[in-house]
Amino acid sequence: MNILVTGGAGFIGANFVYLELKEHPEDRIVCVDKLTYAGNLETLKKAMQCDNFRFVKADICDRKAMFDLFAEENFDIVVNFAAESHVDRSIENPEIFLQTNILGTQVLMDASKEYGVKRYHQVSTDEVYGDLPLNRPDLFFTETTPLKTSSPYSSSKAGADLLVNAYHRTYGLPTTISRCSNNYGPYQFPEKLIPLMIANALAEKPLPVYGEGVNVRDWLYVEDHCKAIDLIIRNGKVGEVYNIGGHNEMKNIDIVKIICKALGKSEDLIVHVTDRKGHDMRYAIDPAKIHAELGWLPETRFADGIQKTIKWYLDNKEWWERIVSGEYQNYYDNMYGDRIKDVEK
Ligand code: NAD
Ligand code: TDX
Repeated sequence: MNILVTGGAGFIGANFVYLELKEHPEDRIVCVDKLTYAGNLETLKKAMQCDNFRFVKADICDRKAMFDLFAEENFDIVVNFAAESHVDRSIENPEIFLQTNILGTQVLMDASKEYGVKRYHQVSTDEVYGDLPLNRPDLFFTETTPLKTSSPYSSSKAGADLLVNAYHRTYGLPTTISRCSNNYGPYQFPEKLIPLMIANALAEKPLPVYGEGVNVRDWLYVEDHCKAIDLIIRNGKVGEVYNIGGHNEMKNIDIVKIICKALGKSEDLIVHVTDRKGHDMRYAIDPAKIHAELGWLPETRFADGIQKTIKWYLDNKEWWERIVSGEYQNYYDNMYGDRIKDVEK
């Protein structure tokens, strides 16, 4: 099979490329990535050595480039990871989120329709369901929970999901959607909670926890997410949505304390900073459907996954130190300078 993976130079897409190359060496993987600030070709260095892997630098919003590529490659499956993915950036500048996440999805589905792709898979997020209250631990997101978004990011992902369902119903495009909880693991860009805290703790820099740090996220090791997508694209039912999550809810502050402990750093580095606007309180996925229909279960326990992740960041310092020392530093100063100053007032 010939599989298009968009956004494969990013965190989850790259982990998916490596899983596919390992588990399905008979398939061919073509990766399209625009190489935004979040895309890193360095991450795909080993994949580039495989004969059944091709990298194409292109924007999924570029209709001509996508149609030309689909005409040339005759894809069987499309897996769309490409997106602007950081909530804080979407609050500062929503436009690019609407462009890439919604219009880019439309271009890919138009090309999939035109060239008879057998499966179009949309990688979505649990954030499309909004949030749950902290005092109702009995509540979980199921596939039928109404979409109710909080940030421009989650709204753009929900918009794309609605469009995917429309393409299935109106044009008969064979689609599936997966909605996963928070991922962690190798190659995650250090703007996200876990790698940011690891990088800052190692540099003995302040650890900026938004608000009280009591917000809850449901963490899943990235490889488990990739395995779920692999099952869905091969065995999942067309037209369906699958939630993916590991029943591993944790408060942000507890994650940061675990990282301090693992690195032998003082919790005095923790600084409570101005909260994120519209900050979702709790995400919690009910993964019963994917378990019952496809037999998926998470394999990595958080206690092991976080140690593996910390070890990866220690062993691959050159990968993230280059990011932290470059253009990303401007982002960091813009995003956190005022937040930290606000709480010092
Ligand atoms: P990421 O930001 O690390 O990677 C995104 C990749 O997409 C980058 O390589 C970037 O260069 C590429 N890209 C961005 N715009 C593009 C465009 N217009 N054309 C082509 N490529 C483009 O993101 P991630 O964390 O790996 O997330 C991947 C997908 O999974 C996203 O769709 C995201 O919404 C979803 N998701 C992420 C999480 C999570 O915890 N990170 C959880 C659930 C779902
Ligand atoms: O410096 C920080 N301090 C802090 O307290 C950062 C970066 C985050 N946080 C908090 C905000 C959230 O409650 O930690 C939590 C996790 O934040 P992020 O890593 O930004 O992830 P989140 O907003 O939960 O969204 C993630 O999960 C769903 C991904 O970024 C999305 O792409 C995915 O769809």
